[in-house]
Amino acid sequence: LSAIRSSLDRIEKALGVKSEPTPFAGKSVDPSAPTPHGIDIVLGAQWGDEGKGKLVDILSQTYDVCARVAGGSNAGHTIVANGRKYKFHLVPSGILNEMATCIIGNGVVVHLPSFLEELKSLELAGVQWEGRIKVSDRAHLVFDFHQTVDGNQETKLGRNKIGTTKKGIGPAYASKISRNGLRVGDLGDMETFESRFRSLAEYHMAAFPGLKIDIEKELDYYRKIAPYVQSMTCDTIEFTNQAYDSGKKILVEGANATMLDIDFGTYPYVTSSNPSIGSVLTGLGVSPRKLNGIFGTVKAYCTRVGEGPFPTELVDEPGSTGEYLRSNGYEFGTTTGRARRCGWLDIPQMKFSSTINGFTSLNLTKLDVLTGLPEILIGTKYTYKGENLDTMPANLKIMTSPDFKVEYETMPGWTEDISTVTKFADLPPNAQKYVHRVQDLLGIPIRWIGVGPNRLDVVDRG
Ligand code: 2SA
Ligand code: GDP
Ligand code: MG
Repeated sequence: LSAIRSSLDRIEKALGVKSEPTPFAGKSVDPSAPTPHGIDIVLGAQWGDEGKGKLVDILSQTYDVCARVAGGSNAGHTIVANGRKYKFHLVPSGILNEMATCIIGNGVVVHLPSFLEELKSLELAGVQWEGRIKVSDRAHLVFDFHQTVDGNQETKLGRNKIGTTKKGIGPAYASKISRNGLRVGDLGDMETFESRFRSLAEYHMAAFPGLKIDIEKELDYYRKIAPYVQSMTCDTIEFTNQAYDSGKKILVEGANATMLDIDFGTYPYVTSSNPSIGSVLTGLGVSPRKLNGIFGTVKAYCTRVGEGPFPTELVDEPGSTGEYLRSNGYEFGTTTGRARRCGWLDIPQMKFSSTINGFTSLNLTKLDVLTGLPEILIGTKYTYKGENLDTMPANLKIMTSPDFKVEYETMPGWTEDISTVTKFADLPPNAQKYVHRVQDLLGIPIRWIGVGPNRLDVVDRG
């Protein structure tokens, strides 16, 4: 090699040129080359239930892979298509595209009894899913006792409760972070599974006096389902990256939303995962270089289910605007059936959310729900003690203080039915004005506009 190098040096000297070392010589992929295609992501920009599932369903018709990367069966995604309503909790909404493979990524926490129930109900609905679902061997398990602990903790908190879905999400992520959790892949080695399950169950019974776990019954159940679950389990990191490298189109379905993020949300009134952009990397195992479109989903107003601050919340007495939004938008939890709190669109909150996620375009949903309101308000500014606030305060005491105020802009409403509109130009002028104003305030293009719950009820400006 040194002989070749020295003759090369001589030739270069004679020619008066100097070649630069090739940094990626010998590698089949040049990492500095532009990515030929990228992973697209649908994220919740507010407090959840913005209609992420519907957009994922629409988009996934043209994707090869659809992945969930965070959360668990707390999520609820409703799709109205083929004349029926589907509700997804753990299964990615892309399952309705018969060509797509669906991934439950390593960042998801999986309650297997709920997952298997969901698969059964899909079967009853005539959805052919076999061979199209891959569960990460690294995804952590949610056990029934995690759900019991979740419920007990809420009861203990009383007036200060978080308002969780009681699906065991917080306790399961706590086990993961405490490094004593069990993962889906552990079902491949039942001996180790059993001993680790016993330790985990005993740990919980000691930590939560009064909690009873029938260890033998649980182990029987897991022994029984292990081979079946194993048949769907794989290294989804390898699968996803290989799919990407072979040119497959990948779509990520965000669950929950940025303001429920354990780091960025209104802590402690949040979920226990990172439903914002970071979870795509940590919950799927892909490089940020592979990401492309980041589609923020935002309701044309705002809702929140569970406790915690909600700056633009409307009172929801009978006859109020809050009540109007709830009944018109059918704002009830997809998982728990709880009534959602309703309020106006909140621009400072949305700016915070887009700073974190870097939305490339927006999906503005449920514009039809605003039809009939004489006036529509948009929260444009936060002030505290008369001073402008530049961002969402981390301190909840500020946000709930009487000195914290939201300033609003008022837009004129419209009365025309927009549920059959498919072109932007056919929306009533005041509806167009509203969309333009939101777009201007946020500085992000609004690509999709939802005008009804059905798969077809969308204006695509792309
Ligand atoms: P958890 O159960 O520990 O994740 O609850 C913590 C907080 O996160 C909120 N959260 C949600 N917010 C909106 N939608 C969710 N999914 C369901 C839906 C909710 C339902 O699609 O409607 O059916 O009630 C969801 N999941 C969790 C939760 O309300 C707490 O504030
Ligand atoms: P996700 O968690 O973000 O997927 O949202 P959910 O499914 O929990 O809640 C959104 C609800 O709004 C569902 O019942 C959808 O069917 C419905 N929906 C979605 N987009 C629209 C829309 O543009 N108009 C109306 N009226 N309903 C919509
Ligand atoms: Mg939902």
